[in-house]
Amino acid sequence: MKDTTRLIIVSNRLPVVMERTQDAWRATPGSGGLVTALAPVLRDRGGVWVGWPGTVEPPTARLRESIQAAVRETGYDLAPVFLDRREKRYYYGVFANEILWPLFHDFASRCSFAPEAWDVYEAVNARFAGVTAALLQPNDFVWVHDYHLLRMAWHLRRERGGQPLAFFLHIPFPPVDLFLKLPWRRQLLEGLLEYDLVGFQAQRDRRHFARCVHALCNDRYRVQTSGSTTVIEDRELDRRTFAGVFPIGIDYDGFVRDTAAASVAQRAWYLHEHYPERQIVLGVDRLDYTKGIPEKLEAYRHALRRWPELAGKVTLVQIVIPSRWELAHYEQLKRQIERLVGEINGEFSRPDWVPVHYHYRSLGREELLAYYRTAEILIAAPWKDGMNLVAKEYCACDLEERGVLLLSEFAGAAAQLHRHAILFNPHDIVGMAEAIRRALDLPEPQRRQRMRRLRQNIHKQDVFWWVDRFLQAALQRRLADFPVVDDFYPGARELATER
Ligand code: GDG
Repeated sequence: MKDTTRLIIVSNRLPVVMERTQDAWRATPGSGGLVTALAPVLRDRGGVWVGWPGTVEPPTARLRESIQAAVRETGYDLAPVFLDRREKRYYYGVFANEILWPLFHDFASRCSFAPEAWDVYEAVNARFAGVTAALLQPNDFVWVHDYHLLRMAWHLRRERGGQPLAFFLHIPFPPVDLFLKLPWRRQLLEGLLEYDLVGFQAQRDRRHFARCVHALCNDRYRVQTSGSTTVIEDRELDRRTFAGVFPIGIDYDGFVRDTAAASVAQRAWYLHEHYPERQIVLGVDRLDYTKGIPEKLEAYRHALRRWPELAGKVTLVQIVIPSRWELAHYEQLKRQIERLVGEINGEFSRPDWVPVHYHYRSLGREELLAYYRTAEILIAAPWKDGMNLVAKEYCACDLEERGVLLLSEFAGAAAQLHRHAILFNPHDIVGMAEAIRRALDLPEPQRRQRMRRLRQNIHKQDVFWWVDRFLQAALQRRLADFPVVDDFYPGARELATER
């Protein structure tokens, strides 16, 4: 990226959440994959972050001042986009989280295609475009994130024609037969085609996108793929959109540094002291039906039933981070998880052993790192996931290189890590139980070898690599600047593990 280029990040949420205390506003740092990945980058480079501050209260002068005060903490500028209660409900609650989120994760039956949500989604995307247009300078580079803002470029183009605009989708892109169900399928694709670059997490997503454009917009757009990159030509306007694959990374060095701190080591030791001779299998997931938490518990139960000798030798620590709990599906999921944990502990507990330790809360960073550092195995079992940063963070924090990564074939991370993680199909309870058993029995030399390779890979393609590659591709738009990424189909795992 040229030194004169200012980076404008646009995402649904600002990296701080504004909360009202009795007589003042308080800014707390946001959580989730996007903030974890981008906050260090903006802090390093400087720039502006445009997003919703997390409150539906009217934008009083006091609230605006408190947001500006938070700039001192973040180290870069913040430009708030305010939403009212109704907008939050329809744009965020319904269109983003009850239409796009389930459909893009292959849960079409959970979609509620409420017609009124579309108008609000459009209006809010237009407002994001307006706030961004107002602060743009000629050398700015606008980088929009995620499924909440698929239509933003369409509006921004009408205010600021030629500005370079790029987009990254953090979640998967659905196959064409699912995408076709969307009542607004053509508008959403045309919105995306207003960006100069559209980035995806994995080849699977880029491929689905290219097929959707070909199937739905063939009259106007020509689709051509070369390696990991697709170029879509707009015949009417003589313009091109590039679609490339940029698997998101983590701040590897930051995780290693923080995990090496004495305070984390002490916490990790303390956690282990409580489980002598026991392997800890760790799960860290947001409360979400895409993360496969009930199936993970079922697989663990299956393993305990099938191999009674595991009693007392393994503990599953499942951390569930509260998320979107106000939506009905999430409340049901929470009850389902808690019932399963109760059943498993009821069936197997002994005076000296409880098989599942379940936490339903957010953890402080130090506590999270201590769990990562100490657990012998991490299991991430999503039915579908854009990437899954937890899997990468666990490897970075395994300083002793003795852990095992157990990973769903349907996480974007599997395309990158399949050679040295143990993969499983999260729909196959027996197969998942066998994968757990295999991980528990894996001899130390193999653990070390696999973990070293995983860590090398994650270190090399860290979040700074991700940003550099994305910006380089966006600004140069030469095929040579796009990463070439492995294509990966889940069935390939049998071959991969033999290598
Ligand atoms: C979306 C896509 C994609 C979690 N609990 C705590 C905590 N976290 C942090 C983790 C990690 C992040 O939140 C979760 O990231 P994931 O990637 O696992 O999942 P999503 O939130 O669904 O993220 C996903 C990602 O965007 C990035 O592109 O990988 O596929 O769905 O960073 O560390 N952090 C702290 N306490 C917690 O309790 N401090």
